[in-house]
Amino acid sequence: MSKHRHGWLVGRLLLGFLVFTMLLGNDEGFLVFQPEQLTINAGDTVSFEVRGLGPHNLIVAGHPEWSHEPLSFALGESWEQKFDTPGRYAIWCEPHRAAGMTAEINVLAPG
Ligand SMILES: [Cu+2]
Repeated sequence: MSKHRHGWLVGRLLLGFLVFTMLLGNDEGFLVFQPEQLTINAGDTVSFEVRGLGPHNLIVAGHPEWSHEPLSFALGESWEQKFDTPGRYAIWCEPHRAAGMTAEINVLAPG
């Protein structure tokens, strides 16, 4: 009985952190992040996926270690980044920043 309960708790802890997907470019060919506002909890991961015509990259304001500076040309290319520090982070695609390819990731403190 207690063994079963322990297994359930471990499962809950593992499920406590989620993976969200954010697209770079959309199916209609617009130079946007999708969604443009994403709220996650500290410890969650964002999977960034090149969807629309690139090249795209990802700059996270003030956090070069979370950024993905190499340009991604291939549709479907993706990478994951964990966000473990609460805050509101402006992000943008360097080649398309002037075209409005910007977004925000809001990382909530645990609780
Ligand atoms: Cu771009």
